[in-house]
Amino acid sequence: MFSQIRDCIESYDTITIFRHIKPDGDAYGSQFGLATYLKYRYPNKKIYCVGSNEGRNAGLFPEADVVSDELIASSLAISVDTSTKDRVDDQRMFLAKKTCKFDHHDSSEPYADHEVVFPKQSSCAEVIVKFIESIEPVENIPVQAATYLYAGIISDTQDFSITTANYESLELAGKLARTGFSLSEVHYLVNRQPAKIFQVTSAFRARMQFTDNHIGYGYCDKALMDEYGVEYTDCKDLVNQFGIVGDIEAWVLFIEDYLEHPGEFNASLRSRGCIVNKIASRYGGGGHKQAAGTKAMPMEKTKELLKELDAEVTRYLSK
Ligand SMILES: [Mn+2]
Repeated sequence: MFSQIRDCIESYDTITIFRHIKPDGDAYGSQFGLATYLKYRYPNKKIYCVGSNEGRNAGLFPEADVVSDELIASSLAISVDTSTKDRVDDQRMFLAKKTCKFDHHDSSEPYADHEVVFPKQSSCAEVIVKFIESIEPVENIPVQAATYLYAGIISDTQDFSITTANYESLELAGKLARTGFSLSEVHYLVNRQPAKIFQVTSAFRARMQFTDNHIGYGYCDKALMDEYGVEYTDCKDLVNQFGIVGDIEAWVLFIEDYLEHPGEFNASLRSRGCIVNKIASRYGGGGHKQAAGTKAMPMEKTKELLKELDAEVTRYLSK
């Protein structure tokens, strides 16, 4: 399963590693974790990390390398955490004669010559750790490589707190932690927020509504974002603020899509058990059973969606 990618890596002197657009901690952590490991294992190879967009947690990781088209064309190109071809940050990946992919998304579509996709893994960083394990004990790798990979795991699992996290996330993370980095330091670096994000979060929490029927919802409109000087991407994870509220079964963040559809809202739906992606699909969206989204709904539609969610939660709880 890993042997084809390993053979490719051994046969190329130059390797370029790509992440997805709007990178998150797992995209960065997988990319720099793999790169740092390969530099250690193959000190004579040239390893480059490619990517233009700066996303969340950018400050935790080094700057991307600047590489020429010719260099990419002569390299083995590997993507990490990137489910579809169009999401690869820097389409020059496909100048390379040989391409490989590590991923963990259910929705992963084939686009590389050799792929390892483990949809049960909660982060791509875990897939990389398993790849390393196929070569040598993870405890032996450089602490910097382990730190990046650990950051990837805790980013995608929200500190092992969401349903995708399982015993294997912890086991693999445990092996990484044996290299000796400070757990508290990495958790701080991954989760720290600028003060303005902390403040807009507090303001959003004050706006959150809870129904008698175990639903939480809240609107994050342009006015709120402007008040705190933050942008859409700073606020899209506000949906997670509901995750620790007791006595709700489902919750929705409505966030104004001011860049493309001013005055309309994108919705992020989450649940503890009831199925929300069917509702999302009725509004032109989709996603996973317990985590789904829709695009650009006028205010009246958001109310309709809440009514449908109410009915779904009632049905679910009466089972
Ligand atoms: Mn991921």
